[in-house]
Amino acid sequence: CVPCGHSLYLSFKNKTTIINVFIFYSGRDNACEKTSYMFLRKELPVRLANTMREVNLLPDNLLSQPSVRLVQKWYMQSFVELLDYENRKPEDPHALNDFLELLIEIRNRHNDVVPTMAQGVIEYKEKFGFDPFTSSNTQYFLDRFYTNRISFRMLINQHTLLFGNDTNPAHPKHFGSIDPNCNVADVVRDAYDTAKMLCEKYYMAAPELKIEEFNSEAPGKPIQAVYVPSHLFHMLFELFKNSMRATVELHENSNRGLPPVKAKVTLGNEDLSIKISDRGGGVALRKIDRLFNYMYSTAPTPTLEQGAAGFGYGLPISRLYARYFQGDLKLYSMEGVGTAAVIYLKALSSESFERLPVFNKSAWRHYKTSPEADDWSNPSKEESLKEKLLH
Ligand code: W6P
Repeated sequence: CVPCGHSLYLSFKNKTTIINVFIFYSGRDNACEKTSYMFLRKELPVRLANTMREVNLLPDNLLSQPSVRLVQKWYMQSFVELLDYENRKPEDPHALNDFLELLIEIRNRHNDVVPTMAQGVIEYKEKFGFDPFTSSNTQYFLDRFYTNRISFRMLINQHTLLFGNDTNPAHPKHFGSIDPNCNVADVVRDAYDTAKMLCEKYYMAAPELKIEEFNSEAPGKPIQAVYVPSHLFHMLFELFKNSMRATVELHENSNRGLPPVKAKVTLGNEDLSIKISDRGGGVALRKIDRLFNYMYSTAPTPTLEQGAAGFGYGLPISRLYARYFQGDLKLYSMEGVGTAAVIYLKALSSESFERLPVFNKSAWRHYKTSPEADDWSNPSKEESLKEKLLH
């Protein structure tokens, strides 16, 4: 297929184009819309094609699950529909509007990709059980697949917000979904308030929030970022739900009240960091990786907690949001006491370009090489040193 051949080239070459599309499309100017149209009609099919090639590398047992097939069908359909615009000139009186409507249609078609893929993983687990090889393949694949999806929706949203009728009158200073002066503490409070309502509904109680700011660049001034507030909200909401659940469940029957959840927002030269810490009893180091594991954390039957606060796909996807603009999300837990989660963002918008999966030989190898023998000792699999010395 044509777009595949250009995909890597485009993903690299268009880094600046993408940032320009994000940042400098200030108005609903027709010239801008044409440029965006010319960019997207190529870039969107390329990103779809890259993902579809990678889906095909999944283990057959996973690929053949009905839910995975359904998702594959959505991708093909959107790909074909986008290719219709390959030769339609932006001057064609209907091209721009038809394209805009198509983008909205595609966005809706792909709304349920995350739960549907999760269903596919459940179907696989029911038939074949949990094995480390498929788990690590799935982890690698879904991280790349969902990053691609985040980027795809980001591009669609920018175009429809800037050139469609759904411009948000509540935020006249936003560029599409980007707030060039995003007040981080405001989003922290907003995410806390939303999580608090949910927590009170399920537990009849919720911990307080204590928030601190350290602006080392401009002491005393509020910390701002060029960022997508909805992404930041998504991550913080997820962290607050986890912290609140741990706090309430540990202290429910104590008469000393709930220890607050603390938020600390800091700005340095390079990093803008947000720490959310709780006194919810913590998680053993051995279990931390599981919180980010897709295959491990998909329960066959969605539990009540999964809706409320559970360790579903919320954490791994939140980490992808952070990484998408060159940041990260890490958990630091001290078992018996509590957990701190830190979101790292780039302080400078010039550093927050997209982090995209590339499809190359090294990616291909990830799917095709079988697990090798562990190169560290494993006491459960071999005689212990003590036994060896005794014999
Ligand atoms: C916990 C477990 C967890 C995960 C993510 C964020 C905060 C917390 N707290 O106990």
